[in-house]
Amino acid sequence: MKVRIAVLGALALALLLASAAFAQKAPLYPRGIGCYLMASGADLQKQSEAEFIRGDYNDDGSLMMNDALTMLLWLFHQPGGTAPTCEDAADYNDDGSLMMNDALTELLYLFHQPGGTPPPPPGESCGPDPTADGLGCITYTHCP
Ligand SMILES: [Ca+2]
Ligand SMILES: [Ca+2]
Repeated sequence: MKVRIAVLGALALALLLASAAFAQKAPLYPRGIGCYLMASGADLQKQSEAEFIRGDYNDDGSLMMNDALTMLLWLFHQPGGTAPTCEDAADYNDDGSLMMNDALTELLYLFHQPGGTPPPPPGESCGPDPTADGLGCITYTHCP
C-alpha cells in the first residue's frame, strides 16, 4: 500500500511540475521533447565509451528515488532539477532520449511495481553504453 502511494505520489508530482511550469510560463513542453528530436538525427549517432550505471541520474553510485525525482524536476524546468552530467546514465530505458518515462519506469522498478523494468545494459553495474545514440556522457565519477 505504501508503495502504491509512493508511485502515485511521483505521478502526482509529475502533474504538479507540469502545472507549475505552465503557471511560471516556462516552456510548455518538458525538455525531453527537444532531446527526442535531437536523438532522431542520424548524423548525431554516437557511441559513448564512458562507463556508467544506468539510472544513476545524480551520479552518486546508486539507483534511488531521488534520481527519478531530480530528472522530473529538470524535465519540467523546476528548481532543484539539474541537468545530467551523463545523459546515457539518465536514459533509463536506453531509447536515446531523455523523457518522463525514463523517470517513471525507474520509479516503478524501484518500488517493484508492474511496468517497472530493470535498466538495460550496462544495468546497475558499471559498463559502457552498448547502444549508439545521440546522447553522451561528459562526466560520470562512480565508475573507473
Ligand atoms: Ca543515484
Ligand atoms: Ca529514455
